Amino acid sequence: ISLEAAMFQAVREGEFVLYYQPIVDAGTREIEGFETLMRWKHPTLGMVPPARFIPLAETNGLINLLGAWALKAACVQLRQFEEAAKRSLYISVNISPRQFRNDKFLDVLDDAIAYSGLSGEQLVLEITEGTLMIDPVHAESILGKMAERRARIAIDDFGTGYSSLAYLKNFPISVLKIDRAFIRDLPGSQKDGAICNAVLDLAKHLSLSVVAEGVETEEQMQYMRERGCRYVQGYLTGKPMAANVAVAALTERH
Ligand code: G
Ligand code: G
Ligand code: MN
Ligand code: NA
Repeated sequence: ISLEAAMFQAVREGEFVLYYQPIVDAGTREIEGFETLMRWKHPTLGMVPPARFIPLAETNGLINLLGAWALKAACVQLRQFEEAAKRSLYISVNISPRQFRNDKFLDVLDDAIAYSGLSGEQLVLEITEGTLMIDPVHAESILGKMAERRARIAIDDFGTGYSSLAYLKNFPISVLKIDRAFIRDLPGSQKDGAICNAVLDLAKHLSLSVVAEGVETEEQMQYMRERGCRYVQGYLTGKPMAANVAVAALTERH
């Protein structure tokens, strides 16, 4: 049986699970939220990484079903995280191009918010520049409707896509996630330093918050913090982890 056929079966069998990676305040090191990352626990293949099944799901359309499940499950899970932490947190969920363009997407979003009882601003939707650029007119309309629900929009992998900065002017964006390609060679790389500085400056003047992705060392974290980057995400402050491990991480801090 093909991987594709196995995927449809896996949805029915409940083999897909969500992992959660902390998004941390670079100053206080407190967990502010989590990015949701999907995993497939295949009974014989073991953990199938998303790089193998997300593109397939994007092609065969299963991403709409998987994505709807992930969004709702993540919102429900956040309530448990908040109970453990005894404070408000947020959840950041990746939205693929096909999900973003699906005409049921806003219904899926409304259902996840209503069912979980979260308030809209606790939900961050991660979209790439590519997703926005497929059809900017459609994107502007959908983003407006997301903003009506007070969900926040993050540009994922910022700086790596083919896009125009004009969308930052016209679309209701709240967060820029600097791609880990620009963080990896810090603090040594002058070019990456210049790019990060430019993004932070742009974000400051547009009142956007910035998350540095792929932070693996103390030096990288310090470099970004000193230049005004408020949030970091990466192996230094937490790998993607199962929900019960995330609960433990939240409780051990208090
Ligand atoms: O941990 P990592 O290998 O987990 O994830 C690889 C890529 O898979 C991420 O860059 C992300 O784009 C994609 N991905 C992971 N989880 C999801 C998900 O729930 N939905 C979508 N659309 N993409 C995801
Ligand atoms: O494309 P997106 O940003 O959604 O995907 C995040 C990806 O980055 C996931 O595959 C996740 O496992 C991975 N990741 C998260 N933190 C780190 C890190 O510190 N180093 C590296 N190399 N990858 C990371
Ligand atoms: Mn992401
Ligand atoms: Na990213």
